[in-house]
Amino acid sequence: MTRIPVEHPRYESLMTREKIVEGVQIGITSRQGLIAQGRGETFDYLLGERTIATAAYAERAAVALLLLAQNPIISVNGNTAALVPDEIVSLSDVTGSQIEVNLFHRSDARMHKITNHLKAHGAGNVLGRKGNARLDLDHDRAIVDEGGIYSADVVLVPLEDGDRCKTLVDMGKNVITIDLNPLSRTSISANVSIIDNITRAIPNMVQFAKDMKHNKTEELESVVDSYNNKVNAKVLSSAMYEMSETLKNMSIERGIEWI
Ligand code: PTJ
Repeated sequence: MTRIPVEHPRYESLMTREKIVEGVQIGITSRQGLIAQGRGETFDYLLGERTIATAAYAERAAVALLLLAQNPIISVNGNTAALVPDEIVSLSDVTGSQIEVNLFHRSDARMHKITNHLKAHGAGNVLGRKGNARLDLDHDRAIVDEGGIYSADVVLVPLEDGDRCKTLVDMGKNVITIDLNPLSRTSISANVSIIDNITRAIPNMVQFAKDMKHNKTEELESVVDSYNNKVNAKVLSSAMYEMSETLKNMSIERGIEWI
């Protein structure tokens, strides 16, 4: 891993890049994952590389959903495994969610390596390799475990592909996504859309889960009830508003007239 000085102004962003590159080197992240990360970085730059208030609100509602679920599942791909393996294991432990590996660029070798990587970071049982059920999709993300994503009532799908998100929603599941692009099909079709970098979103969710795990069922239900489709639409538009404000402020700071 390239050594990045802590005082570098883009330290966090560069360290995240290093983790994705390392993920590719050890065979857990796809090469396409590098491009996906670059796209995410652009949106994060526009967002000011911070968790905006409405993203934190969505993260809290997402945690309430996971805590209330009968069979909650956290879906993990190659980027998620490289960026936040410890935090995914913590979130799974605190919310009682199972972890399932589900890949767009699926191969037995990557399924195996990601499973072992998560176990090395403390995960117990990791689902996904059975692949004994299918979603109604024509790519490999359709391959799921019957006792996992297929029968889940709540699914967290970070850095998702829009088709699968919509299919899971159409199956009647509550779908939570983490995607920095507020206009992606994923963000638009999910029940709870978290517009935040996964490197901030998952640690925030672990903290919310620790704070809320002893809350009464009615308290959690009221958090979920107050977060509905209308609120989710506002979460998307507020992320776009914050991005346009960042652009405006940066333009003005750099002496470019904002017209
Ligand atoms: O490991 P695999 O084979 O399942 O493949 C995973 C990737 C991510 C390569 C695959 O799902 C893919 O191609 O995804 P997309 O269609 O590029 O979508 C990824 C979305 O995640 C984009 O909207 C990015 O803006 C967003 N994104 C990228 N990095 C981050 C992110 N969102 C949050 N945090 C990030 N760090």
